[in-house]
Amino acid sequence: MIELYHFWDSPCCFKVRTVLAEKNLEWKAHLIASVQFDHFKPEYQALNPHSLAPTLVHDGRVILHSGVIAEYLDEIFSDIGLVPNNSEDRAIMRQWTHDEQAYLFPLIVTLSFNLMMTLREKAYGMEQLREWSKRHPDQNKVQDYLRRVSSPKDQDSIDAAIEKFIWHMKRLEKQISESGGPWVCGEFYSLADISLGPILDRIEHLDLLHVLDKTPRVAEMYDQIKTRLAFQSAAPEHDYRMWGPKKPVPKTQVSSDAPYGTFPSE
Ligand SMILES: N[C@@H](CCC(=O)N[C@@H](CS)C(=O)NCC(=O)O)C(=O)O
Repeated sequence: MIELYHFWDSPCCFKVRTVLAEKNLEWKAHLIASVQFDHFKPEYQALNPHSLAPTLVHDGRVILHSGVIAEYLDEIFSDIGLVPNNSEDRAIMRQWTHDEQAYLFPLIVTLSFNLMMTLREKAYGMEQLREWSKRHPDQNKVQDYLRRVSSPKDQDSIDAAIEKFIWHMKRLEKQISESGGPWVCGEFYSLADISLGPILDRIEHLDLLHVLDKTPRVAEMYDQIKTRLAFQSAAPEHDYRMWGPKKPVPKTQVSSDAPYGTFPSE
């Protein structure tokens, strides 16, 4: 049995859900409400000591880190292969899955914190956020989180993250051009493309798709990714997407008993 502990609007979880969907695998969902700090509950920490999502449990074996989970699933369920079978392409794929985690994901976190997470204060009010944050074992980090969600957005950080993101997209454009496209490894759709999809999805929901204006091959790749049924089924539904530039916070304060894990609109 495959079990996935996840939250919907998380690029790392989205990546793993895409792999599961590409391989037509059934899985049992354990939803985590990250806004309520449920990933810091002791029962989840017993599975994932980092208190991060996703966590995969396959026949009782616990596998951590989205990239590792993706390769694990690819090896075990190898009928539909998502890792190239030649060394050179495999290395290229891994460079991009690495770069997604090491560079692109942190840039997305900066942008999301500034343009999405800060809306939580407006939605729930600081009192509720403070209440949930008591679950967090590291109160030093909590103070940092509460300070960041209640601070005005930091335009310098946003601009710097966008500039660096565009720089990475130019590298990606070059890679797609060299491979012949449409994917990172040419005609082979791989875990590299699967890792980049949720990152570009977040860029779209941050209303920043203009970052692809100068990289038409990357823009085309993202359009192609969005046509895949696996990507569509792995994507968060509207109610589970965080509030952000494309999803306004409701005008009245959101109740703490809104359906679990959702970010309700009106
Ligand atoms: N390297 C880890 C990173 C996991 C990660 O940072 N997950 C985010 C969601 S995409 C998370 O759990 N964030 C909650 C938090 O930081 O408290 C992976 O790929 O699984």
